[in-house]
Amino acid sequence: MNNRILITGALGQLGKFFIDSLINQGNYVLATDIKNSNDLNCDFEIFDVHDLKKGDELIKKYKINQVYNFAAILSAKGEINPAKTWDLNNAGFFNIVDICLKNKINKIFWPSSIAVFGKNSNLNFASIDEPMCPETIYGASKLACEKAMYYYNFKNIIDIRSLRFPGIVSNSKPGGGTTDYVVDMLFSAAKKKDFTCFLKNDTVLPMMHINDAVDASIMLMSIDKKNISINSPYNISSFETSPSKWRDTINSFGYELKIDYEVDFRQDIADSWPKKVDDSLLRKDIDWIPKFNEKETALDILKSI
Ligand code: AKB
Repeated sequence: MNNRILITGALGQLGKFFIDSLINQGNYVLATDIKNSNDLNCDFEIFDVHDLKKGDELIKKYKINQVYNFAAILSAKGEINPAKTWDLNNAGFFNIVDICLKNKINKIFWPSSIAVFGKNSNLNFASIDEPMCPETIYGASKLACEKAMYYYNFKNIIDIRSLRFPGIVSNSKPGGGTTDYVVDMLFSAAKKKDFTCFLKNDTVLPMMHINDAVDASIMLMSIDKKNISINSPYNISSFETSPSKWRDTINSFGYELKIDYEVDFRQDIADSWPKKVDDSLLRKDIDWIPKFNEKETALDILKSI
């Protein structure tokens, strides 16, 4: 593909998987984050998305022609400091657009989330354009940026592509999300430890394997713009699960994971998110289907822990 890609927030849950896949497909990747790292497979620079000057310098220095903008504070952590979350998530979006426009970069990937939905949406099967009144500051910031994304695409100012990620299952520990339990439970099973779950046993949410999320995102970034039939993000998901179902899936591979429940404020967040999303438009537009169902996801990630 031979693009020169800058990734923001590269030390989060998604970064290293995108880096490996983008490099394997022949791209150059510059990873950035606000703290240092030397265990990534590519060049790395400290970069805070508030710093327009540094962003501009990095784009010029590394001759960047695409940005994957992952810098964000997630749903649960966001509730602890709403103003900081709104600022980082929105300033991050707009500053990256600004820096890209200034440097004539015309393609950005920016992930949205199932957090944009709310109790006024059809939570049993959320379509792409439900009424949305998110109940977290994270969801509100994602929805605000979705509206801006629509504007930039509709006006042909810059090409921004996006998927509304569900819970992502990987062997990299997430931080501050409401869907984090899926990963934490796999680590507990692998380490033969009991798990205390912060969501009720029957809380169903959509999920997907990190490799499917990465593949779909890179496919979306690669296809011709004429195949993209919407100006806003696509829904995406692979399977739906709940804490008790996920435990049973894990234990079907011979683990003996025991869970108890200490439900906290994250339950209210999960109750305002869809149990299932309709991602048929994405599947049609980019000709994508997930490779991993629930069992295949659990087994594959357990093997890699
Ligand atoms: C979270 O739980 O906050 C994220 C998300 C679904 O956006 N994983």
